[in-house]
Amino acid sequence: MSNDERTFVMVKPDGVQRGLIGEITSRFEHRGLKLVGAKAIQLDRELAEEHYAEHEGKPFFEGLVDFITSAPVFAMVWEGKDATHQVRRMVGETDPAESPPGTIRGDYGLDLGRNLIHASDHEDPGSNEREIELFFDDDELLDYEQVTAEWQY
Ligand code: RTP
Ligand code: MG
Repeated sequence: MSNDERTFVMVKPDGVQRGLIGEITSRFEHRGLKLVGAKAIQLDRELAEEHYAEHEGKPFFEGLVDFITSAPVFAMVWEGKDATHQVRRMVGETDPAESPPGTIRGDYGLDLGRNLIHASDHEDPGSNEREIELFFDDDELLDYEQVTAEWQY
């Protein structure tokens, strides 16, 4: 478990439209994670289908691609100790109705199809690196010292 694990996070169209980019990103900042990449983009179907390829053929797949391409998203890369697992714990369960208060989905969502945020799956090893590569070029990612780190680790 390294202190510089990187994970991919995306505020979905509902989160952007509801003005929750700041609320969501500030949670990761306050937790002590380091932001190493960020951009607002609108996904085309090709990128959306590749990103959610594991769900191809499932009944919700087309609706999921429709939704995720329907408006801009805010894509980010966060770095820190055990980042992929820790971010997923902060995100909550897939269904916001099953996510405890204190999690992002549990605090801001009610509906499975409108769950505000995507984060790489710690139970799918390599998904973090695969997703970062899919959304970001190397020169869009930063490598810098965060002065608070010595107080955290
Ligand atoms: P995500 O990939 O978006 O971070 O969500 P997740 O890991 O928590 O959940 P996943 O199983 O990867 O599902 C991706 C998205 O598909 C929608 N979904 N709908 N039964 C259903 O109707 C159903 N199951 C999943 C959700 O919006 C979920 O975030
Ligand atoms: Mg997933």
